[in-house]
Amino acid sequence: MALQAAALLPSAFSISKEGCNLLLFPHILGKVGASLKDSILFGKSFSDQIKSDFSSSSLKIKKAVRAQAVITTTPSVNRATAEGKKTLRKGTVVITGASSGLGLATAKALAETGKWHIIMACRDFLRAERAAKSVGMTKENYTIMHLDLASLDSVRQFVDTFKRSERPFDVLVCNAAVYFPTAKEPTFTAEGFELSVGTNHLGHFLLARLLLDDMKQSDYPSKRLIIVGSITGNTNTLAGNVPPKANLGDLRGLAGGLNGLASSMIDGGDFDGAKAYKDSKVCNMLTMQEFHRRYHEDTGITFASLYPGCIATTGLFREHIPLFRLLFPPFQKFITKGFVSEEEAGKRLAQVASDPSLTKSGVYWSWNKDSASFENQLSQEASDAEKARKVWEISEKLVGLA
Ligand code: NDP
Ligand code: PMR
Repeated sequence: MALQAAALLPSAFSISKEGCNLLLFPHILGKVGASLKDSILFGKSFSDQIKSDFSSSSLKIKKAVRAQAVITTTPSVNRATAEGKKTLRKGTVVITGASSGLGLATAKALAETGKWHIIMACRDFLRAERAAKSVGMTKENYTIMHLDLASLDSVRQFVDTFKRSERPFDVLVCNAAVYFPTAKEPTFTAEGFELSVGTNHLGHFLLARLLLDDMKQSDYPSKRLIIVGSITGNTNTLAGNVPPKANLGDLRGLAGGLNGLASSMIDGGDFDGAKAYKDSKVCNMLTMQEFHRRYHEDTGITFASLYPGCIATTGLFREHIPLFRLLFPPFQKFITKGFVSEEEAGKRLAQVASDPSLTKSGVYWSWNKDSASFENQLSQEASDAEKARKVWEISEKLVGLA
């Protein structure tokens, strides 16, 4: 599945608002095409080449925008003060995968405002507790609740426990994800779905659907459901054209249950871990838009997605080969200039979750070189309304909602 450099370059120049104002020399793409072997880029055959490419290419930078949560607060419920002004209780935000990387940085950024109580929805309690402590979060600002997105029973259990807690529920951030770029064979969730789509998409789909009513009932001024997307799921970008490219095809694999009997891939093809991740991100972005179409007008909930930048240091790449993990951060810092720190990315996601200026629904946010957030364009597939409807309908059958 070679990258077609000639076909790719014009699109890279014309579209890429978020990733690169680029001067990525064509020869790199040619070489990338020739030597990229499916998902295991930077692997053995590719490593020598990328080292030499590092020194001979450049891209211009995109910088971050500062995130600010500016909602005022007092504990407990919304109420009128003596002056007659309305003050707000702390918002409650559930963040999945808050035990590391982007989720942790977002939890920290929101906790620091003092205006949010963060429910860290994590599969490993101890890891989450250590993570919260490591970034200086204080007890009164967070609660850890167990959630394993790779088990629909666990998702349901989480929702039951949350409902029983009788906390208000204002914002859900679907952030957790897994990525298996070097896997030769698929692995599966408790219910037998391929693990990356099962976790990143189906687990979050069920969670968001089950929590929607609680969010509807919230009296918080800005209720939001944020689903983290990515540039690599968008084939209208250079990054999205690095093979294997996202492609949901006619959804026959998804309809077949992703259980590996017919296929473990959404498009019904052979297993490819990197593609499965990118496909899952397309599902995330389609799901956000379908939520918007179905519920925004009636509920006032803001549904949004984002590409937070390339946070090349996170645990997302833990399954990648060591050489990739070594070279990826400098590649993103110095070559693509798409790199952002975990802290900066956390501020971006915190902004999308809480900033009063980002209440628009149905939007995919990115950040430009002037440090400003902007509504970015999704690829054709990631904005295909008909596909979004089908993904929704098949997904609700798979998770037992229909
Ligand atoms: P990390 O690996 O650091 O964080 C992923 C989190 O998801 C971890 O906290 C992990 O928990 C959690 N998680 C994984 N599986 C499950 C599960 N079954 N149940 C519950 N939680 C689970 O990666 P990032 O911070 O980079 O990724 C966060 C989001 O950002 C993802 O949606 C990713 O797609 C997106 N993203 C990342 C980019 C990047 O460059 N890194 C770029 C664009 C988007 P544990 O700590 O237990 O492993
Ligand atoms: Mg990519 C031109 C800009 C750009 C950006 C912004 C990213 C982001 N990447 C870019 C370009 C390239 N990448 C090029 C030219 C190559 C070939 C050398 C390349 C390769 C590459 C690999 C092998 N990139 C990767 C990988 C991964 O394994 C990462 C991935 O796809 O994870 C799913 C990845 C990423 N590049 C990004 C971003 C944000 C990622 C990772 C995470 C994600 O999308 O969630």
